[in-house]
Parts: sequence; C-alpha cells; structure tokens
Amino acid sequence: MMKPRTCGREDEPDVSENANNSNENPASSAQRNAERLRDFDPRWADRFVVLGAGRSGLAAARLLASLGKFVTVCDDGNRSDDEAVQALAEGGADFIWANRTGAEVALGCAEALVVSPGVPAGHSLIASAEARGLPIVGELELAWRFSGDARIVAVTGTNGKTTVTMLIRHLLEAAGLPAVETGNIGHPFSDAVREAAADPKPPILVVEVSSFQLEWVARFAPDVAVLLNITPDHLDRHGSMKEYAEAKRRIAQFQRADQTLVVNQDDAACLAATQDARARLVFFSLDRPVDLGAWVDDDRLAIAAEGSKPHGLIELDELPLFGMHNAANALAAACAASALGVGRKTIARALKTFQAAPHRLESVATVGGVEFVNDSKATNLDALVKAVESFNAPVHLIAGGRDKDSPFASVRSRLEGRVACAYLIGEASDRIAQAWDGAVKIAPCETMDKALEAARVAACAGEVVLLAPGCASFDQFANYAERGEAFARWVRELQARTPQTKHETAESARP
Ligand code: UMA
Repeated sequence: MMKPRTCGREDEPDVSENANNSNENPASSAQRNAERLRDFDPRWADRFVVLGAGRSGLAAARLLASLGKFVTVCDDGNRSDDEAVQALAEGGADFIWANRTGAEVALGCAEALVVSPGVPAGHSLIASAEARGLPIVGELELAWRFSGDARIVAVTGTNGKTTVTMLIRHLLEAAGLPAVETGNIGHPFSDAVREAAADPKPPILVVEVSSFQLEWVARFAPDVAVLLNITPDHLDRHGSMKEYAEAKRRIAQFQRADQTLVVNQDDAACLAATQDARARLVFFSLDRPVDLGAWVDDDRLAIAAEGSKPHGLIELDELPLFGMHNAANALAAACAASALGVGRKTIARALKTFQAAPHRLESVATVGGVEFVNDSKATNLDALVKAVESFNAPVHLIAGGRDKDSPFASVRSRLEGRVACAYLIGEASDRIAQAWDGAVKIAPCETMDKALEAARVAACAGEVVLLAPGCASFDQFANYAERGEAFARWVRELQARTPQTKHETAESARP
C-alpha cells in the first residue's frame, strides 16, 4: 500500500525560514510557492494537471492515476501516438495537446499543477497556476510525498551524478540490500515510488537528481543526499551561476538532523551551498584526510565511518574507472553506502567490480595506434576538461553542439598543451572557436562524421581522439547517447576496414 509522507511533521524543519519572511523584499514566486506547498497535502487533492507528457510527466500521471486521482496532462507538442499516452488515456487520463484554452480550463478545475523537469519556470501555464494561487509541484517532490517509508538516497552535482547513482546501487546490492536507480538517470522517480509501494521488500531508491528537478522542491528530504560538485552548466535555463547553485542547494535544504549529507570537501561552491545544512555532514576529498568520510591517502582510497577508525579501502589503480574525478565519485559513493550501513570490506570488494556506464570515457577502439574515446556524456565544460586531463597523450578533441551559454574562454589555459586540435561541431562552433583561438589549434567541422575523419587523418599512433563535446547534443542528435552511438559506430566501421596490428588493443593512453 502506498503511504504518503506526512506533512507538517514535528521533526521536520520549519520551512518558513527558508521561504521569504521579510517585508522588505517581496517574496519571489518560487518562495510563495514553497509556502503554498508546505501546507499542500496531495493525499487530499483529487484533480491534478501535469505539464509535460515526457517520461517524468507520464510517470507522475501514472502515479496519480494509480491513487484514484483525476489527471489531465498538457503538452506543447503532440505525443498522442505514444503507447504510454494511449495506455493512460484508456485508463481515464485526459490529454490536451498545445491547446492553451483547454489547458486553462483544466487548470481552472485543478488543485495543483505538476511540472516536468524540462519545462522552464517561465512557462505560461505555470504563470497561470501561480495567478490562481495553485501549488506548483515538481515531479520529484510529488513522488517523494508519496514515497512513504521508502529509504531514499539522492545524488546531485554538475558531473558524475549517473556514475555515483550507479555506484551506490552497486555497493548496496553487494551488501544484499535491494536498490533501484531512478530519477534523471532515465527511470522516473514517480514510477520507482509506485513500483516500490507494490513491492513486499521495497528497495532503497537511489535517485539521480538534476538542477531542473530541484527547482520546485519544497520539502524533499532524502535520507542520504550527495552533493558532488557545482560548476557552470544549464546557465541558459537557470539564468546565472547563483541560481544554478541555489537549485543544487535544495537537495539538502529540507533534510533533518538524523539524515546524512555527503559533500565534496574540495569544492568551495558545494561547501558554500551546504553551510546551513541540518543533516549530519560526511565529507569526501581527493586532497586531504577527513574526520568522517572518505579520502585518497597516497594512492589508496580510505574511509572513516562513524564510530570507527580510518581504514584503507582499495588502491587507486584497482578502481575500474579512469581519472581522478572518478576516484572522487567512488569516495562519494562509499560515503553514501557507509551511511546506509554497508561495511568497508563489502565497499572495497564491490568497488573493484563496478562496470561504468556507456558514453562516459568509454574506450571504443584503438585503430592504427590511435585510441578513440567516447565521452558524449561530457555535456558541460567541467566534464570536458576532466576528460581531456584523463590522458597523458596529445588529445584530438571533438567538441561543440548546442550552446548552454557556457563560458568557453574559462577553460582555455587547461586545454593549452594538452589538446593537439579541437574539431568543432554544431551550433556552438563559432563561440568556441573565438574563445579558444590562440590556445589550441581549431578545425571547424560542422558534423561528427567530418570531425572524426579530420581527427583520424591528423592523429598519430599513441594519441587520442576524444569526443567530449562540452555542450548539449540536441542541435544534431536526440540526446547524448545517440551522439555517442554515432561516434562509436563510425569508429567501429573504421576499425572493420583497417587491418589491425598484433599489438592493437584498446590499451589506454591514460596515466
Ligand atoms: N514540454 C512542454 N513544454 C515545455 C517543455 C517541454 O510541453 O516548455 C513537453 C515536451 O513536449 C515533451 C515533454 O515536455 O513532451 C518532455 O518533458 P521533459 O523535458 O521534462 O523530459 P522527460 O522526457 O520527462 O525527461 C525528464 C528528464 N529531462 C529533462 O530534464 C530535460 C530526463 O533527463 C530524465 O531522464 C527523465 O525526466 C526521467 O526522470 C534527461 C536530461 O537531459 C536525461 N536531463 C538533464 C541533464 O541531465 O543534463 C537535466
């Protein structure tokens, strides 16, 4: 039976201090909404409008419909051919496609508007709901309100979210604790909550959480929150770094003192964002030992759990993931698993057997001595730089795509001397070329195929061709996975038509 989270529990923080409490500054619409949501209990509401008929919106609608609520789903596009839409419609949900009048009528009868993560806060239906005084609830918050006693781990950060989410699930399962990956990783949280409620042995829900999902959080309080890093990303959506960091901060804003917050000790923005946290703090660091948490001690990962002495876990080179950023990811996951009771020996054993997700520094093949590496998931500048810094050989970098207002010039000095040539594709090409001109050699290529061909011709044995776009994929591809697959397909075709030498293995040029 699906149990809701109770609202206004005595042990929950008084969110009024997080909302606007000053007469001098008028409350922002987000703060007013947080106040409205504080008192809103979805158990007692019957009629919901869901904005966005993508994965999250449909999952939210399925969750609400399973609880006997009346649901209308509005979308600016038309996805009526979608099987999931048809199934929901047959189950009684209404759909309104790109029809503002119909959407307004639905809103007039609704008690709350549920927002999909991809819908920007400035959407006219959100403004309309605000004008009507309706609570606006994000899909993450909605699902959490219905998650009952399920144990929840939430992972956010600019980079590494997916890897850490997967690592935590892996560590929990190694300890015999059933766990499910959910959220931004692709399996909507609303579905995971609905499925967990029907499970006699509910799993721990490990939720990858994006800044988009955190925009509408008003009470979300995971048992364990993990904040990995905060570097510029999605500035086109959030407007400024301040707003972006503010969204990330919400992962811990409503946690209680008996919950755990795992924070990157080496990231000043993370430390600033969690200054007021109420939860028990656990740190991870690549630079120095911590009292409670995990760190790198010489070439060994180490951990100090609550009430126990520091212990070594595994050697850095036993970790089946490349780059120091992945060592930090492993430390973060170890802290989260430890907070949920997983012992250090199990953590150590399981870290050695983790398999990385595709499109993340994935070595596709070595052809003619050149290693081709797919890091299509590097969709922002920080990830791009970390990917480049993972190699000690000259890098032929394929970058570009949809621009997210990223400060490309800020990474010039970190690419200089490492990148032999940048092969630029997609909409952001001109801005990147201007920003990097003089620091690295530039080859405008427009498309992936042209970039790969140019890089193949230029790269010598021992060098690396790296796809780390530093941009979103949506100008030329459906998503980062499709972009990574296009890269990998081209490389495999190249490999098939190139005679391989005896020594040609996917041996890495990484340090
Ligand atoms: N839509 C509108 N009006 C708008 C915007 C969108 O009607 O103004 C409609 C679209 O027509 C479409 C639907 O909304 O029908 C799409 O909704 P959505 O953009 O929220 O996407 P979903 O399919 O629900 O997928 C979302 C996440 N997408 C985004 O945050 C953009 C997925 O993360 C996530 O896996 C999924 O929920 C399940 O939780 C993807 C992503 O790109 C991977 N995330 C960003 C990132 O990782 O950088 C944040």
